[in-house]
Amino acid sequence: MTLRMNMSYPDGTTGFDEYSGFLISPDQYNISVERRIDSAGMSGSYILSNSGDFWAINHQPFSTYDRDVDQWLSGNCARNNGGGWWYNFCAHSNLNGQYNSSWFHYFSFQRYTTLKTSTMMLRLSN
Ligand SMILES: [Ca+2]
Repeated sequence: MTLRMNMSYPDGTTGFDEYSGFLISPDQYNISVERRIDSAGMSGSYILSNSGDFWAINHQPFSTYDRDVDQWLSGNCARNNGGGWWYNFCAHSNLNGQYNSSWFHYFSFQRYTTLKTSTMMLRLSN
């Protein structure tokens, strides 16, 4: 499947990030994407973990405030960052972050600028 994430800021700026090979594993709900296939307004990809970045989320399980399966041993990223998400040692992105808070951000877009909207969409691949 293809995963597309659309985002906007309060000033009306919009962007999107799109990945092929999206799937969620049935056990720990790990996110996987293969590669970025399109984007607009993005600078770098902090979803993919081939950079070796601690905060990249590819292949990580989905954590919630009451189900801590992130890589941060001494804390709970979902509780700390205000929303369930695929966390590594936390993340550069959180499209489930609390509205009107700095935790609602997508680092590849405009770093930690607080988003206004986000939409995640899936499409079956041909
Ligand atoms: Ca943890």
